[in-house]
Amino acid sequence: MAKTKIKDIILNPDTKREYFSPGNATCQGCGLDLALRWAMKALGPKTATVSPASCANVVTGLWPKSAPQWPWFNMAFAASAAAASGMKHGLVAKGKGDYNVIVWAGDGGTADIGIQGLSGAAERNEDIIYVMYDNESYMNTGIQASSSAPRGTVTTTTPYGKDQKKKNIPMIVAAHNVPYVATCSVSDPMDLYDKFKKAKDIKGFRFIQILTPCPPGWRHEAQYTIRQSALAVDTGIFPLFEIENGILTLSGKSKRLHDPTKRKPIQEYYSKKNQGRFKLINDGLLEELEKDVKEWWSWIDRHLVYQEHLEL
Ligand SMILES: Cc1ncc(C[n+]2csc(CCOP(=O)(O)OP(=O)(O)O)c2C)c(N)n1
Ligand code: SF4
Repeated sequence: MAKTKIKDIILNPDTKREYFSPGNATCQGCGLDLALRWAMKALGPKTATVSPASCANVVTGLWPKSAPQWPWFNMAFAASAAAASGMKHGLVAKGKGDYNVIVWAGDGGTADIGIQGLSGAAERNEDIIYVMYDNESYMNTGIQASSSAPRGTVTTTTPYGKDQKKKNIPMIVAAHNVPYVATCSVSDPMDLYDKFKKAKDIKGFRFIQILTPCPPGWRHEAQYTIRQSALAVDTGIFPLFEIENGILTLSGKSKRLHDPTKRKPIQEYYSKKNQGRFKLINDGLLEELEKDVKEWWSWIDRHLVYQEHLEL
């Protein structure tokens, strides 16, 4: 369970305050909107954001109605991790090293075009927080599949369903042995808040992936955004965890989902009734998707077993 309670947020003027203005240009039920709102409550005003081409880039930058109440730099698609690294060094040189510098990038900007910059910054252990908000496709340009889209997803570039499995970015970043890697879901905002709060106080490269449903891209009604992200967690499809200096701990509801019998069936999530983007999912694909979930959890298991071994 998250340590922070909603009443702690409401009773504290610093966190009650909204940094990301409501009434911005995101669609109804946009997950990235919620994620940014809660992340900023944890990070506070001494934050500067670098954001590559994406929905975030557009919804925050429509002058004169831009929503962020803190510095926000729109960046070329591939360059955000490099730009944020330079920005942090510049702030340190100016005596403003206490600013959090964050990258706020979509899955296309992270898993595909930005991955070299991400890997370079992680290797150098740059003192930045890299956030991948994951709506599992290129939404801003009209729903094209990214490498983070799950198998079977129907998009404009995969009209018969995507063949490949979802690329596992937290696993890739963790292989760089950075101080902090975490996953969050907008269905558990207090867990998200606590993870950003923790990340803020860690030095070095921090990476946070947030599952952020997108109603037009996922083809569900706007009021089901939270239900979608909760279901992704409850089925074990999107495990919540933290890796701090190599030590993995499961968080939120995922703690009890280590036992597969406690998980909801993945069919509840991958169904055309639930999300129109899964309209072509069939039994064969479900088997493959089940294997993908198993693979994810066996990676988590190997981490946990390795830790036990270290503790002996
Ligand atoms: C080099 C380059 N190629 C393509 C584009 C067009 N473009 C702008 S936003 C975008 C989609 C970004 O997708 P993602 O990173 O997943 O974020 P989302 O739109 O889903 O929020 C694309 C392809 C661009 N701006 N720059
Ligand atoms: S298209 Fe999707 S990600 Fe983009 S603003 Fe709309 S809901 Fe959000």
